[in-house]
Amino acid sequence: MPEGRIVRAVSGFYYVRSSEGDVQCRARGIFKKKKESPLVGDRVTYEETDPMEGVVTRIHPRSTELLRPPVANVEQAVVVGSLRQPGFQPELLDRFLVHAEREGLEVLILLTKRDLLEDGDEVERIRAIYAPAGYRVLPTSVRTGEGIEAVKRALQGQLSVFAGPSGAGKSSLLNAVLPAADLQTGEVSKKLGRGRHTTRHVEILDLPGGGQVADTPGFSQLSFGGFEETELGACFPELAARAPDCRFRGCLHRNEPGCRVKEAVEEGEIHPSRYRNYLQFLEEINEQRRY
Ligand SMILES: Nc1nc2c(ncn2[C@@H]2O[C@H](COP(=O)(O)OP(=O)(O)OP(=O)(O)O)[C@@H](O)[C@H]2O)c(=O)[nH]1
Ligand SMILES: [Mg+2]
Ligand SMILES: [Zn+2]
Repeated sequence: MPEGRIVRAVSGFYYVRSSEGDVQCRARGIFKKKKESPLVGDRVTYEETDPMEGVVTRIHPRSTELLRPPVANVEQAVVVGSLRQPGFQPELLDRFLVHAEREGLEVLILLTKRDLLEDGDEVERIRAIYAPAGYRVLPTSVRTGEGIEAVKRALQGQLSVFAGPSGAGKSSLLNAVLPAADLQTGEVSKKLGRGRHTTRHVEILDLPGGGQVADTPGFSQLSFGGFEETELGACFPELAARAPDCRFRGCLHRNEPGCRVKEAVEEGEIHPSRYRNYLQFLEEINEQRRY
C-alpha cells in the first residue's frame, strides 16, 4: 500500500503528499477508538479508494511530537517572536522552549519586525537571555529583508516548524522565504495589540533546495500537563549543564544547599528571567499534581 507524509489536516481530512499530488484521506475508524489521531507531519500508509482519495490505515512511529502546535516528526523548532506589535513575550517563549527541549528538537529563535526598532539594544538584551542557554537568536524583517537569507539556510534539509504567538509574523516570514507559498497574513489589532489568528491550520511547505517547513496557527497559552517536576530542569539547557555539580542528586534548584544553578544565577551566568520562569513552571507543575 502507498505511503506518504500528511502535509495538511482540515476538518477531518488528511492530505497525504504522494508523487501524484496530495491525496485527500479520511482516517480509519480504529484510530478514534484507540484515541489516536493522525498529526500533520506523520508518515502514514494509506489505501487509495478513488483517484486522489483514500483512507489512512497506519500511522508510522513518530520521532517527535508536539501538541501545540500539533505536528509530528519535526527536527527543528523555529520559535518566532515579534520585537514590536505585539511586543516580545519571554515567558511564552520559555514555555515553548521547554516543550521543544523535551522532544529533543533543535531550536532557532527568530525575532521579527526588526524594522520597528530604532536601534539594536533590545535584540542584544534578548540575546543576553538566550545565549547562555546555547540558543541562536536571529533578528529579521520582511520589510528590509534582514535575516531572510539566514533563515533560508537554517531551514535547509530538515523538517522545521514555525511556532509562536498570533501576529508574530510567521506566515509573513515564510512568504519571504518562499513567495510561491502565498500564505494569508493578517494585521495585528491596534486596540488589543494582538494577532487575529489568521492561520487556522498546520501546513507543511516544500522548500526548493530540499527541506520542509510547517506554518502553524499562533498560540497564547502553553501548559505543562503530564510533566514531572524532576524533568523540568533538563528542559533548560543552561540549568541542565550545571545540575551534575549540585550537591544533591535530583536537586530542583529551588532552595537546596550547595545548588550550583542558584550560584550561577547569582554570578550572572544564568539569566534571572530564565530562572524566574523555571521556578514558576515548577510551581505550576506542582499545583497540577495537587488536583
Ligand atoms: N513592520 C513589520 N511588520 C511585519 C513584519 N512581519 C510581519 N509583519 C506584519 O505583522 C502582521 C502579522 O503577520 P502574520 O504573518 O499574519 O503573523 P502570524 O504569526 O502568521 O499570525 P497567525 O497566523 O495569526 O498566527 C501583518 O500585518 C504583517 O504585515 C516585519 O518584518 N515588519
Ligand atoms: Mg500565520
Ligand atoms: Zn541545584
